[in-house]
Amino acid sequence: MTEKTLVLIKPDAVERNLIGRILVEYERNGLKICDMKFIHASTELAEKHYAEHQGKPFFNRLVAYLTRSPLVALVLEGDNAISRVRALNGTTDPEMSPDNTIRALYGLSLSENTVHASDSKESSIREQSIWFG
Ligand code: 3AN
Repeated sequence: MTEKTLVLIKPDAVERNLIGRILVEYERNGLKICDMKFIHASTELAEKHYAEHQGKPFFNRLVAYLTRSPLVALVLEGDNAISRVRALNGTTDPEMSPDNTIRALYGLSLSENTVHASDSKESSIREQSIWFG
């Protein structure tokens, strides 16, 4: 089933010149980039994106991190794109992430874990609308 998923290449990755290396991982796995932009997210945008974490102890840190410098937002399309991109990204904690996943290769910490991808069809639709209108 062809799906679309929303991905962020987050500030820690852009700061370390990792955009190209991360895009290569998606493209060589057959995922198609169908929309993409470079954006310095506002606090309002970041709070919308992380709305489900509002009230958690790490919420403010998360918003500060996502807004501290530019990021790349993209929409990827492909067969079962949502679960495939989550698998390529790896687990939330880079230290626990399977070998060769993007977070194992490049993630710095639980907070600065380099990439985001939608976790369901509903969040994919919601997040595409947040980032691409
Ligand atoms: P994922 O991005 O793997 O789907 P979520 O949705 O559970 O993970 O969490 C969203 C973001 O919140 C994560 N990318 C991570 O940066 C941050 N996060 C999650 N849990 C923690 C935590 N316990 N401490 C600090 N940051 C966290």
